Amino acid sequence: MTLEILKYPDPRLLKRSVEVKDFGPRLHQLLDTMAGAMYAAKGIGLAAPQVGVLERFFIVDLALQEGFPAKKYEFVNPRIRQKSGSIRYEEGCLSVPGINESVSRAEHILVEFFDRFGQPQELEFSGLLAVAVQHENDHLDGIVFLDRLPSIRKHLAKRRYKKVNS
Ligand code: QAP
Ligand code: CO
Repeated sequence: MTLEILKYPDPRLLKRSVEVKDFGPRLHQLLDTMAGAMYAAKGIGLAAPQVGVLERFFIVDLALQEGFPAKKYEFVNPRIRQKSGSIRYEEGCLSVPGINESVSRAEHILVEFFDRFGQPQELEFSGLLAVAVQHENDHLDGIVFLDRLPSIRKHLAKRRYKKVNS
């Protein structure tokens, strides 16, 4: 199974994804193959809709960021239960290549989710991990980071994206 990473504005990136119902081998294989695709593309997060699977799961691993340990997190049917504080981070996206923009998000979050075996989990994240989880969770709702920018910057960034990718 080889996965292609969809590029904005592919319509599949703009849809709301559905909940995972089956925590079987198909999910496990998708999670493993997505990790391979993410590391190959030098990414730190990848959501299922970015590979054309419109279901609510994603992976995050900050290994490629200087100063962060390699640790792969898998989130299935996540829900961000609490948000606090504010942090700005220069974000990019494997589906929006060549564009980096500073986005404001919550600095601390509490996330409920299921692991790949369907067991419920709850974790708190701060800083870059919190940013990554919010960025990937947005993909499950058809939202890309450009949509989180104030409207003038959003329009400028989208125009520049079309230019650099044409
Ligand atoms: C999402 O982003 C994210 O433009 C993951 O040429 C972003 O992996 C989480 C990438 C910021 C937290 C903070 C982007 C690679 C990778 C590019 C990515 C590119 C090559 C982006
Ligand atoms: Co992204």
